[in-house]
Amino acid sequence: MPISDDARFEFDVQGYIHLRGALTAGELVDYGRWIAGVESVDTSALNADDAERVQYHLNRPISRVIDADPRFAGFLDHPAVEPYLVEFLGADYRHIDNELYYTAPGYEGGGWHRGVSEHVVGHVVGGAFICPMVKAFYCVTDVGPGGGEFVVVPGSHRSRLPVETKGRIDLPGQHVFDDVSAGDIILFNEGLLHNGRPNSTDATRQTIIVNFGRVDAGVWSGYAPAPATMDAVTPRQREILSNTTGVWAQPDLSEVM
Ligand SMILES: O=C(O)CCC(=O)C(=O)O
Repeated sequence: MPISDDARFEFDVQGYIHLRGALTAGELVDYGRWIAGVESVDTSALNADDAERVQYHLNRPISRVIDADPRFAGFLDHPAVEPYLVEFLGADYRHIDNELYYTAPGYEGGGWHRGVSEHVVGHVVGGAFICPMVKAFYCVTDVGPGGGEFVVVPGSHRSRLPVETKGRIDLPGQHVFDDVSAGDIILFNEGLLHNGRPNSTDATRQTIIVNFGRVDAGVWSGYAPAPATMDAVTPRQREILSNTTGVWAQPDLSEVM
């Protein structure tokens, strides 16, 4: 089922879309169980076959969560998300990296960044999206003001002017996701300036993060799936996990400028 013209317009203009109530209460119960099962996994043991790769991992609390528990591969082609990824990346989209990501009480905030460069056309050419990288946040906890919120600058995927980001919590034009309910999904173009804000509450924000690219996208260093994971997942998930390009590199989009 293709996404609506309204959704295409919204993602093009803003660079993100907030899908409210996209996960059912039953799913959240299941995901809570899976999370409890992986959050204390020994990450050294998980990466014992390649100890070098942990240098690329956040492990807050666990990177390569799909390898820790292949049930998390369901977030590669979740029915609430797949039609959007097909639209923004193509039907043959690929996995780049994946995390179970916690923003704990006391977190001081990250640094503003982008996963890919902004682009004057906003990664739309001839009416079609050509986004090199789109991230999905499966939000499994409520997030209110001060709760370590995710924040983006809408439209910055096509910005033409520099802005000082160093040491700044707030940027002009930002959108703070401070009205998130468990079960919401946020999809965003990684060309957006984005960040995580300080957490002054006593609750941990929990997000399952999966990063995606086009068919020629490589995995982020250290995120190639384990052979056992490839055996455990569905054929569609295996396809999404099968990168033919080695490691992620930013594509050259100069010809569409
Ligand atoms: O959700 C957050 O707090 C920040 C995450 C982030 O910056 C990212 O996934 O690139």
